[in-house]
Amino acid sequence: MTNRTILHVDLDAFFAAVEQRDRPELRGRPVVVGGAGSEDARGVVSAASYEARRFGIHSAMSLREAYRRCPDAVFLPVDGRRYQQASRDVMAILRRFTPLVEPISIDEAFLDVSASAALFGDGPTIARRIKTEVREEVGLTASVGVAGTKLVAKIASDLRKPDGLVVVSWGEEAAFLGPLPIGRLWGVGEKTAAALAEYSVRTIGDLAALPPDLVVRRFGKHGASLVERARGLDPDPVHDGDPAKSVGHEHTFDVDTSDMEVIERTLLGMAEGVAGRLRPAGVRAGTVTVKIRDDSFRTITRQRTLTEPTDLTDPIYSTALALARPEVRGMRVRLLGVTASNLGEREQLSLFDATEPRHRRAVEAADSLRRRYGEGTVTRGRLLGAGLPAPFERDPRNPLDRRSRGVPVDSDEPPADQPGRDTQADTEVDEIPPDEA
Ligand code: TTP
Ligand code: MG
Ligand code: MG
Repeated sequence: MTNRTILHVDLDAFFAAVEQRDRPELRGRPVVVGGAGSEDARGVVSAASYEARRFGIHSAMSLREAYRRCPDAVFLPVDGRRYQQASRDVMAILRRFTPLVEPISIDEAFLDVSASAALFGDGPTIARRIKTEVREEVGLTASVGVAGTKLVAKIASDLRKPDGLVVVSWGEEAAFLGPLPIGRLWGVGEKTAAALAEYSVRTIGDLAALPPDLVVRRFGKHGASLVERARGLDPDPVHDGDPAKSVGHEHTFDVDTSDMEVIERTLLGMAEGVAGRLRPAGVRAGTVTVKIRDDSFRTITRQRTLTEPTDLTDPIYSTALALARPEVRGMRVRLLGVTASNLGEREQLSLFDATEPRHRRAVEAADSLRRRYGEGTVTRGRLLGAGLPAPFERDPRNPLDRRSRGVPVDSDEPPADQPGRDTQADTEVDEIPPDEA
């Protein structure tokens, strides 16, 4: 394989930085963005400015705890619209340097700039230009990692935050990773780290030095890829944005769970997130898939075709639940995912519109509130205080989420239950998600 040059760009304290940009009096002060602001006792921290982090405040901490740690901090509600706009502005800058841009969340993306050198310079040069243009044009600072693989670039961008630039030369990957704590390796969550500690693995280098056989014996097939990653190898290319074929959300539990109430609530939250992305895009999904991973990393997916395509939470949720329920019995669930696929344009006019217009109007009204005031403004009673992570992010990589608003409003009847066909045989995958670092 030829050497590639990959950048990972991640904005610093993103939501908080947008607030500080727009209100200069907040610069240099501890700023905490989360929930509905200071009155929201049950919310969690979405973002903390670096000034606030000195008090030990970080994302996913309860707002109550953040307040306890720094009562003088400025607490602000999430204003999703402005963050979405800033995200789009930054992604547009990244696309100046290569079409190979893969956004992986609202504030970060991979770029493959291997073919951009003649036009724009080498990796570090492009990284510096990106940082300058983001600062001057969007008013935010970004940290950038430059390396030959996505894995190493992502770890590098995180290493000197905020406003960092870390370059790892070809061939230096293993030496760069070696001294870092094992938890920084993509795919190593708390559990894997604890299991590796039994083998005295504390750093990525310790893992790289283990005989692969031993790791495979203990961790199964993905043990081999763990060792490869510890050595800096990661064959995954940068994917640019194909037209969306599906929308999905996944959630990894902090602690594996077999609590049916928690499982149902999580599925409901994800169904809501998925439906909330289908509607503004003006499409409906014909197929619902659930993904379930247990505590031994066995992953199964179950899929069902709906009798009628939908963009509403209820049928997505009830289908996901019907698929998941028999599978999770007695299982310690590590990860759940809900995906809607088989997407089609919403028909402009349905003959049966009149059946349940009130429900759709309520849904559309909630959507418009969310658009105006940010995700999480309107939440089902059941999800409140459920300890779920902050509102599901849209994925700017997914072209669905970029589609315009103002789609003609039509109406449909939310089918209470969806008897459907199960269309896909079980798949069993042995893998570690790249989302656990
Ligand atoms: P991150 O890039 O993980 O964090 P950050 O940009 O705030 O800080 P830094 O990268 O400098 O460490 O997440 C980007 C945004 O996503 C963050 O500003 C707010 C949102 N977010 C949440 O809403 N909840 C979360 O738990 C996390 C981690 C992020
Ligand atoms: Mg960030
Ligand atoms: Mg990020």
